[in-house]
Amino acid sequence: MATLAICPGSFDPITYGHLDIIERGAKIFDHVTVAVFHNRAKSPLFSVEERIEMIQEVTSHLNNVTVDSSSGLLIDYAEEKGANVVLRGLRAVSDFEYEMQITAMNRKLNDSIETFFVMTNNQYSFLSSSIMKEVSKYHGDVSELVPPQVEEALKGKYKK
Ligand code: COD
Repeated sequence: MATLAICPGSFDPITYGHLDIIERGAKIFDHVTVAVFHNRAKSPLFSVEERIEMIQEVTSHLNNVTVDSSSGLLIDYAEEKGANVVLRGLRAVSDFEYEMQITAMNRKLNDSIETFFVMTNNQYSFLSSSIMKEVSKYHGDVSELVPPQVEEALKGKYKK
């Protein structure tokens, strides 16, 4: 059976940490759909369309990865797409509680879709979109944290 993994997130914007998880998932699963979702705890800097375009650009070297968005429940989306797996990244122990809550709730809603966790590369274990945006807002160097297209887009948002 072909495996379809949904890699959900806010991706506001995509960082090298996200990309690391997507690349690792693309080696394991037949197909990975990166899906931009709304996280009710976050106010996005980039529109859904801008986020999708950036993800498409930086994953264009991966021929089994596509990008999509949804405004509904993650588990409904995964079921509708016929996905077997939800792919998430783990940076540190601090991610665990949040991820465990989401996974337990999703499992309660649909027990046939497994959540699969991938440990990030050590060099990105400290990296989050929020901290990176803060650095960028004050014109700090984020070139080692995000792909060049994303760095340009951030400069556009945080013009001096
Ligand atoms: N290294 C490795 N992984 C990373 C890194 C990094 N540096 N940074 C982020 N990640 C991982 C995250 O752990 C996550 O797995 C993925 O990349 C995406 O991260 P974010 O921060 O962009 O995404 P989140 O955590 O905001 O996504 C939350 C969802 C949007 C998935 C969630 O809110 C959701 O499912 N929303 C839809 C509505 C729903 O179904 N809600 C009920 C859930 S119980």
